Amino acid sequence: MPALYPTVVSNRFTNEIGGFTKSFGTPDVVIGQVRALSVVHGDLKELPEKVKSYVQENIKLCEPDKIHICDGTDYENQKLIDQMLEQGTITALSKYENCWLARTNPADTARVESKTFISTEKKSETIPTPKNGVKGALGNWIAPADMDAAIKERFTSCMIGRTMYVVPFSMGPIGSPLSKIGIELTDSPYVVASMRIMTRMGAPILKKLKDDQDFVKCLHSVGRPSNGIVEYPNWPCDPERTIILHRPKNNEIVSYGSGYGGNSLLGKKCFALRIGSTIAKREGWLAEHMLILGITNPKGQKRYIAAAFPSACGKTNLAMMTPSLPGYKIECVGDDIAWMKFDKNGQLRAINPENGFFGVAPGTSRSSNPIAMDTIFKNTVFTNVASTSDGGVFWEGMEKEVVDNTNITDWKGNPWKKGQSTPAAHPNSRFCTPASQCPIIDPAWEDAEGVPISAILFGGRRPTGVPLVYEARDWKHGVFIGSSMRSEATAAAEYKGKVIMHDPFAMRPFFGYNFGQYLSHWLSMENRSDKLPKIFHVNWFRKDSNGKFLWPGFGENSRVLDWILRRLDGEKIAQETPIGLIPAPNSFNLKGIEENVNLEELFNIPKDFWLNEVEAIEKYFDDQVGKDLPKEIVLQLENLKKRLAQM
Ligand code: OXD
Ligand code: MN
Repeated sequence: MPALYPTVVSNRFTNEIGGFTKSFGTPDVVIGQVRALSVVHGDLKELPEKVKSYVQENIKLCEPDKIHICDGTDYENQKLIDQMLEQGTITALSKYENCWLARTNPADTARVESKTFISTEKKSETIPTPKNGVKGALGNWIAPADMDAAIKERFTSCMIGRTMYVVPFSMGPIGSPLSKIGIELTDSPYVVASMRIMTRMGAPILKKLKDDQDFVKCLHSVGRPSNGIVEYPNWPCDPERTIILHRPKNNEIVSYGSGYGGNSLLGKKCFALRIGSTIAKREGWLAEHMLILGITNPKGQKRYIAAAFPSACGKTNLAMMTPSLPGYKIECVGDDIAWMKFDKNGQLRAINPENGFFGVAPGTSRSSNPIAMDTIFKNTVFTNVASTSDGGVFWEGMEKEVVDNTNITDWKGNPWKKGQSTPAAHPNSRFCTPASQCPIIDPAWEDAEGVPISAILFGGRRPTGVPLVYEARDWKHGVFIGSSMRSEATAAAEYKGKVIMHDPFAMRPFFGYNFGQYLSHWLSMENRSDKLPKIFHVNWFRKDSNGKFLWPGFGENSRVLDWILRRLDGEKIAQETPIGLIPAPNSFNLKGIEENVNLEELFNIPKDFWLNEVEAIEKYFDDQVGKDLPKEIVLQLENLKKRLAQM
């Protein structure tokens, strides 16, 4: 790896923070030879004490050749870009301003839930005990000693010949009482460039951090295959030994072997959700897989809504929606994660801890999400999308947006023709783009105290049985609805096919602790406020018997939000059903809609379907949650059963 840039002091680590010399530890190098460690950017002496010892500890373990303390400047970013161009990690997209395309090793394209672990003393702190003979599906536990061994086995000397970047970052606006600081140590310049987009990163964070202040420790390496063969030198990784580890007790994350998305941008899923949910439990708030949007109605009244949908189910589209209903305006606070806390007046307030969007590219187009399309064509890193011969990008959904006769190269770098059986872009290909570029970014998106949340939505991809929208009777019922969420699997993780999976609160891959205790935590929020947000469930994805979507979705979803806002205003436009409240006859606004919409079918609640649903939920709770399931949730399930029986 070439030196990054020569301007800065180059001195031996031993001179910097004193104490040790290092020797080569691998058989292919001379044992006993002292290696020089150069600090190619920044000054180790100036690091806050706790950061310094964290860096020191991991230099010892990983043995990088160089240290680069990131300042987050444009200059630094440009140098990283130049280096990645030279190494073939990215190519330039000449059609746009400051946009880049990374193609990964095809074995490293998504989050790896099966290789993601939480480490606690007792297994039951991490996951509920599944029924005998049943495989747990609410996260993976690893014993502390096994976590230590896994780290030692993988990280020892893993950065020889590489630069260790020290990436200081804030999740949430710098200085907000709701924000938290992390330090990621990584050997991937791609991760550094992406963290600069996805978080507030660089020198201002180090300035804020006091010597004795704690931070979330994030250690990352793309790894080295143990046979020494790096198949894709432009994208080193070690898929066979990939592992993502979390130790909530120490606010510690360790990730090895993958350079992709949530596996490597450790502020996102690992910190903001898994470690975040454990901190939130301790401190009495909520860290959730939710978008946050602001919506203004035709009377000029503005409210904020948070919504939890599983990965790749349209959070970005909803957060940036162009409403079809006249007079409505949507503004975006965040598209993936919400940190929410009741303030002293009992108002739930939310911040988006992120600074950018790491959105799924396929399906994003001028017709589905024009706002995203107006956001992403500058200062963006695209990963695993297809490219065009005029220096642009392409993915499924952009068919109408490429100039005829442009040649397309697929995500693997092969020529691609329309109609080909393999996709042009990987289904989990992404854009990584600054949130501040979004034309409808909410004016309050960086407010330190967060935005006030009036409603919480749960939803998923449900082709049958689940109505377009229904309202929870009260908080407990709402928590039950969140706990029983199910959705079709998507390409965001390693699942194949369209199976309907349980995905409570859209958090199944992201719980940092036992789901039963998570439910109790949610239930306990009821005591924190007398103005709790109302809870709803939405489903844009119901299909008719011919497999055609019953609802046009996208901008038309403003009609659902219109009904929700009117409910928040106390309008009597709801009718009881066994599963919750749905729009009363003639209360749902279809004025001006172009499509033929069969409202009856959209809101139909088939008894047989729901009896099966209840059975599936009950089995899931029995199999997976057992004695950790709070009594209130058992009661909610019993009540639902009773109401369905009387249907
Ligand atoms: C994401 C995901 O990247 O949920 O946001 O997979
Ligand atoms: Mn997500």
